[in-house]
Amino acid sequence: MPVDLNKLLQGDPRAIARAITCIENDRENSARILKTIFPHTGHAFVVGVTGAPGSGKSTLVDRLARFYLNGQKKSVGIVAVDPTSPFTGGAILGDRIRMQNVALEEGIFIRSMATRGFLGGLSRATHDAVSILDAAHKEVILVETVGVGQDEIDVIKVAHVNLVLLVPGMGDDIQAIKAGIMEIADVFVINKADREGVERIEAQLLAMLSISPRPDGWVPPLVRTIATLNEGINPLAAAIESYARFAKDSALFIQKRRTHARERLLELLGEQLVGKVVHEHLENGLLDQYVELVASRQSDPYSVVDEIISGFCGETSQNRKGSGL
Ligand SMILES: Nc1nc2c(ncn2[C@@H]2O[C@H](COP(=O)(O)OP(=O)(O)OP(=O)(O)O)[C@@H](O)[C@H]2O)c(=O)[nH]1
Ligand SMILES: [Mg+2]
Repeated sequence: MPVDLNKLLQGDPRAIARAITCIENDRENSARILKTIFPHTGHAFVVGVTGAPGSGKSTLVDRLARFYLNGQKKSVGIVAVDPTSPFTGGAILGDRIRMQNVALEEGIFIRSMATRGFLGGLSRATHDAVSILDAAHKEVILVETVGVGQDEIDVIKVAHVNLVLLVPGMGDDIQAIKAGIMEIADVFVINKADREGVERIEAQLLAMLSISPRPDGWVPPLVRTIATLNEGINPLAAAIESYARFAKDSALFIQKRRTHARERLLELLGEQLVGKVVHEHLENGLLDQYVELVASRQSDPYSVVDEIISGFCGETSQNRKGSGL
């Protein structure tokens, strides 16, 4: 199904849905779409929401979405990176029941993405989905992801501000939270603050923060919320805003975005180069022959890779000569 780029740029939900399906499945067309929309991106404010399964991310995202939509009259996009849902491909609205009430309101677009099955990885697909929502004039984009692994950490690098949700009663489990997740927290949200143990978890967090302060000098605020009751959303929005203001002038933040740009560029380059080598140089069963050499221990993988690369590079330099470079 072709993507109508004009409609996409006007924010048409069906065009957005088709474009996201395309970036999930179709490498060639997605490159074309992303190149075309690039000049229309870079305006959205992206908020990452991460936390353990069941910590209340979707409920909180729903509340924040309403805050921005109704309170600030901003259009909102939501990308829910959902490790539990199967690969669905093309739902127009997110299938998360708790979010469906916001999904139907004017101005909010929700997309649920499975964590498997994307060409070029989850983080690439999520970054590109955010770009599409950005081009479609979503002013605030909320990205929900379970903070369990490196994939998820890579996903939320797309965000300008990252919220990490914790819930009281995690007790000593706070030690077990991935160090990487702690590092990315710009604001800590103590959700389910209606439960026992809020002071305890706050004390543990403060102790952790005092032992390892951030290199940029930002002290992540702790905000209590009860997402189910819509409590604490205004202070949370204020904390998000204050970090965004801080980051705007922070040299380290600019450096961080440069590092992410480098990572994305190298990732894309790696993906495209491997694709090119496999499709252009290892066709007609040649890859299988090399696999057999390694599997049967006739050769080691390092020598095989050397041979593949030297063959490919030889060809490339001949092409270059041919093209006069
Ligand atoms: N008591 C209480 N329950 C809450 C609060 N926020 C969310 N919940 C409940 O916690 C459960 C999980 O909420 P979700 O919003 O689905 O949590 P999640 O982090 O998105 O879950 P996954 O996407 O499955 O990882 C639901 O039953 C919510 O109603 C809160 O502030 N207090
Ligand atoms: Mg959820």
